[in-house]
Parts: sequence; C-alpha cells; structure tokens
Amino acid sequence: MALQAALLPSTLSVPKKGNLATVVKDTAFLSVSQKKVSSLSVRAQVATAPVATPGSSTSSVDKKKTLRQGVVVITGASSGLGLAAAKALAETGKWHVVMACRDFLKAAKAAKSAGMAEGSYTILHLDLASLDSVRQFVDNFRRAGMPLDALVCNAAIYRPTARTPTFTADGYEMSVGVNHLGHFLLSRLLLDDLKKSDYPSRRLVILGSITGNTNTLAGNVPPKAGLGDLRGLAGGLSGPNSNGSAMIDGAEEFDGAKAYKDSKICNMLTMQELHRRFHEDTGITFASLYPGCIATTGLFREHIPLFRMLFPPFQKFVTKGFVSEAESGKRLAQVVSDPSLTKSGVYWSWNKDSASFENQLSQEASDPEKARKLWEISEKLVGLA
Ligand code: NDP
Ligand code: PMR
Repeated sequence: MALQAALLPSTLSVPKKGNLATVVKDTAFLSVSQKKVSSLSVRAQVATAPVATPGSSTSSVDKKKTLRQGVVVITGASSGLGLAAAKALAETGKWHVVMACRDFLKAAKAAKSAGMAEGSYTILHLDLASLDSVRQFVDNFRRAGMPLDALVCNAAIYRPTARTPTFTADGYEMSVGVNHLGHFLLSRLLLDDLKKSDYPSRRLVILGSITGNTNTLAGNVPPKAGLGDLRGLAGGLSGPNSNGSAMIDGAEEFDGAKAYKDSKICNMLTMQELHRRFHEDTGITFASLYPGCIATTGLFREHIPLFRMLFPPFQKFVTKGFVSEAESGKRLAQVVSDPSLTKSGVYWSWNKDSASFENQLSQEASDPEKARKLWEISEKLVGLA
C-alpha cells in the first residue's frame, strides 16, 4: 500500500540541518528579564500553604494572595510543541517563559511571529548535544537570578532515515544524547533550583510518546522501541571507550527511528525514577505526557518529502490521532500549570474531547528495575557518578 510505504521509515537520507547557535552572554539583558519577572504579579486564589515570595502580599480582608509570576524553563521552545506551550503559558500572564534553545535567532523570530509579548519570555542558549552547554545553561540561568518553578524537557530530534549514527560533543549517539542524556543532566542539576522554589506547585515535565509504548497500535509499528538489557548504553553508546554499539540495546546496526523511540522510553522511565526518588521529600510533581500526534512539526524535518505530505492527512482522517500545534501547546501548558494535574508520576494523555486522563505505560516503559539501571548508567555518562 502506497500510504504505508510512504509512512514507514525509508532508507533515503536528507542532509542534516546546520546549527546556527548564538550564546547569550549579555547579563544586562538577563537582569531586565529578572526585573520583569518579579515586578509582574498575578491575582490568584491560593489554596495551598501561604508562600513568602517576592511580589506577594496577603490581604486579611478577602484572604486572597497575590501570587508572583511563575518561571518555567522550556527546552526546544523555538518550534512546534515547545513554542506553542511557551505562547500558551506566557499569554496567561501567570508565567514568565525561559526559552532554552540551541538557535537564539530562530527562537527570537519564532517568539515574535507567534505574537508573544515582549517581556513575557527570555531566551537562553542551550544545546542539549553538549553536556558543557547544559552546565553553562544552568550557570547562566542561575546568574539571571530567576527562581525556577517548572521545567519542561521538550526538545528532541528524530532521525528516521539515518542508517549511520551521528554523535554529540561528548561522543554519544545523537538521539539518545539530546533527547535523554542532555535532559537527564539538566533535570538533575535544576532539581536543586526547583527544590528552592517557594511556588505552590513545582513541576518537572518530560515529554514521552505513544510510539515508545508497545502497548499501543502506534507503538507496534516497526521498528519497535526496546532497551533490551541496556548493554549498548552501559557500553558507552559509542562514546569514548565504547563497546561500539550506538543503540541502547547493543544492536550492531544503527536504526535512527528506533533510537528516537528508545530515547522516549528513557524519558518516561526517567520521569518515574525522579518521582520515586524525590517526590515524597520535595513535593515536586513529576509528569510525562503524550500530547497527541502533532504531525506538522519540525520533528519530521528529516523524513522523506512523501511522508511529510501524507502524514498529517493520515493522522487526521485515518488514525484520528492528529492534534494541532496550538492544541498540543494547551495540553502541555495544562500539565505545567493546571491545579487539577498535580498528581506526580503520571503519564498524561487526552481523549477525543481533549479531556486529560492518566494513561497506562507499556510494561517496559514502567519497569522500575530498568528505570533504576537506566538512572545509574546515565549518571555515569553525564559525569554525575
Ligand atoms: P520540533 O522539531 O518542532 O521541536 C523540537 C525542538 O527541539 C526544536 O525547538 C529544536 O530546536 C529543539 N532541539 C533539537 N535539538 C536540540 C538540541 N541539541 N539542543 C536544544 N534544542 C534542540 O518537534 P515537536 O515540537 O514535535 O517535539 C517536541 C516534543 O514533543 C519532543 O520531545 C517529541 O518527542 C514530543 N512528541 C512529539 C510528537 C509529535 O507528533 N510531533 C508526538 C509525541 C511526542 P530547533 O528549532 O533549533 O531545531
Ligand atoms: Mg504512527 C493507530 C494510531 C496511530 C497513532 C496515534 C500514531 C501516532 N500512529 C498510528 C498508527 C500508525 N502509524 C500506523 C498504522 C502506521 C503504519 C502505516 C504508522 C506509521 C508511522 C510512521 C512511519 N507512524 C509514525 C511514523 C513515524 O515516522 C512517526 C514516528 O514513529 O516518529 C517516531 C510516527 C508517529 N505515529 C504516531 C506518532 C505520534 C508518531 C510520531 C511522533 C512520536 O512518537 O513522537
């Protein structure tokens, strides 16, 4: 069937996009943003314990509290879901969005053309394909003096046609390096900042996907996700002193589509491991989600043109799993800030009427032993252990 042939990963390859990263070093610019964060406050009902925050005050008359703006960091906010969620959150006036992006100019243009109000966001450079850049981002963020109330690990790359691996600055296979290892280090470092926040509901959100879950039809489209016994990751994922495999399961042959799906299992396992290790002590909400099939985003930029043409109508009219960028942005914004989604350790999804529900992960994506092992190996690879 022509449609199936077009939608299944092909062997054609498309040139990789160049990286036009610009590093933000201007601390004057950062301090302007900081001022904006603390000076803009939002009237809101606070149901939780009182918070002592800059810009907050209590009225003994109406028992209302002025809640300061929350600060949310969103990785990969220069396009697709990340940009749509950044816009949705910024528009409420309740959030200042830190857009953590590898391409400063692209992010600046994207924010402008999305109509985001000046002062509602700050762009900071982050290239998840470099662990040094992740550490530098954390330093820059801290120097900016903003609190951290929510972190969204959203950025990702998908290399469906790649038959040979490419590598991060640290020598790790690119999909796992960017989608999982970069975010793993970022989450671990920023956890301290989330702990320090006095915001009523602090959240750490990591994007998952249906295609990483083999308990779904979409998750059974080949190549299927599967981490095996993690021998490829433990073997260094082709980095320095690696055992040679660029696949997490240690497979000899590289498969770009599987590498992405594997990285999504890592994202969902990491969220649950964070929940087990830190939720009770810190009260931070850890969550993951499948936002729906946003078939029009840049995620598919490396796929063949025929796929990019047929995928949106296929998802709209055949699977009916299609969701617009704007709608997916609202869903992610909900996971960041909706008072009814405070439960930790949940993988959220939405039904046809766009109502959220707690979804079931596949056996592998919810295996606590695998999550622990993944955590320990990842710690070593990012230099935390
Ligand atoms: P996009 O390609 O539109 O967005 C991905 C973002 O990640 C871009 O902003 C991109 O930056 C950024 N990025 C890529 N590499 C790096 C890097 N090395 N450092 C920093 N940022 C980087 O894709 P989507 O919006 O579709 O994807 C967003 C998330 O949603 C992903 O986690 C994806 O797995 C998930 N998801 C998507 C689905 C879909 O149907 N699209 C379905 C399920 C989950 P740049 O703009 O510079 O390229
Ligand atoms: Mg899938 C039954 C529903 C369904 C849903 C919700 C998705 C979502 N897909 C479904 C079914 C199918 N897909 C079927 C039956 C086929 C065979 C024709 C199919 C094919 C297919 C391909 C080739 N689908 C894909 C691809 C991709 O390259 C995308 C991918 O795997 O990216 C990793 C993809 C996706 N399908 C989805 C979603 C959400 C994706 C992409 C994004 C992601 O998981 O992040």
